Amino acid sequence: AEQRRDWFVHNRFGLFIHWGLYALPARHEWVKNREMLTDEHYQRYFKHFDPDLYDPKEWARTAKRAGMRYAVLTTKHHEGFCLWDSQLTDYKAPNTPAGRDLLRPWVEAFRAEGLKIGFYHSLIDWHHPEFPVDGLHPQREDLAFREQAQGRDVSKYAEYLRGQVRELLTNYGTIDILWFDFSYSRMDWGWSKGKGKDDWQSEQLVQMVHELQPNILINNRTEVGGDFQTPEQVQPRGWIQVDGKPVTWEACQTLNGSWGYDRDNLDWKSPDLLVRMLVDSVAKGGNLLLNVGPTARGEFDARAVATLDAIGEWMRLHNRS
Ligand code: FUL
Repeated sequence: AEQRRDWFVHNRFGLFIHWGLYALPARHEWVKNREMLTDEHYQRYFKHFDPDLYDPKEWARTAKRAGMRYAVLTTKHHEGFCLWDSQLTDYKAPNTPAGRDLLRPWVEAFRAEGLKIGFYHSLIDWHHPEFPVDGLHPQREDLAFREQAQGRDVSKYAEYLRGQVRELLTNYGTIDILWFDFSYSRMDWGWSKGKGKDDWQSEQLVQMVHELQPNILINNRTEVGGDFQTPEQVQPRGWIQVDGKPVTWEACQTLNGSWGYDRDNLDWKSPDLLVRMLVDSVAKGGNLLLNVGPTARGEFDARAVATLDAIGEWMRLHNRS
């Protein structure tokens, strides 16, 4: 296991990308939950998703310039929308005005720049008809909807989840990281408490992942172990330890508090702060996965590019390899 993780610990700095339909409202990737949007309302984003400026080669070059050595993209976030051409749902990029699989060119572009490839994949799904209407579901306060949803069978969802992960790990070559999310056990999520690994059959899921991609690294959010810890929007006080032993970890951080594109948010971290976060992570034995939320048209916001370029400048000044 140690050897499998060598490249990861060596590479240290990665790009996280949160890209989905939530880029259109451009407020937050949890917009469907926060504003309790119905599927019907949300459909407008699906209908208008047209990333005419999408150029993953440009994204990959930007990441490379910043000194990043791996990248993790949201194949599906909590909203349930799939960037790839899944055979198991119609809720996917090829059926929007985008009209194609957006994942394949991304994988190819980042691989071509020599970056390792990671897939983020949401364990929860606010679109799937068999996913329980729990305390985080956008329709949690709609009593009629809840009533109707009572017969939902989460084991059917778990099967769908495995089927989709199988597609992702079969059709895109070697994948280096699988970044699962969400994890209810991180805090007390009201009436979602107790949900999680048994609902989506984490053991089986992880076993399948290892069969399909023996060298892949899996994060810890399946709640059945994992290759690295994932402190989120927080810098740990020291090297993270489990049972008194230092473990592999990766802090993930946003540029402005949101993971999805948040156009009017002015709370951008300075390049100086971000460099210090990177140094802080590395000094404590960890990695930093820094996020960009591309726009609905498929670009990195100019403010994100400026920030990444400033980090790259620091990298060049201090590069000793
Ligand atoms: C969280 C998610 O709920 C956020 O939207 C984001 O994806 C972050 C990295 O993980 O648990």
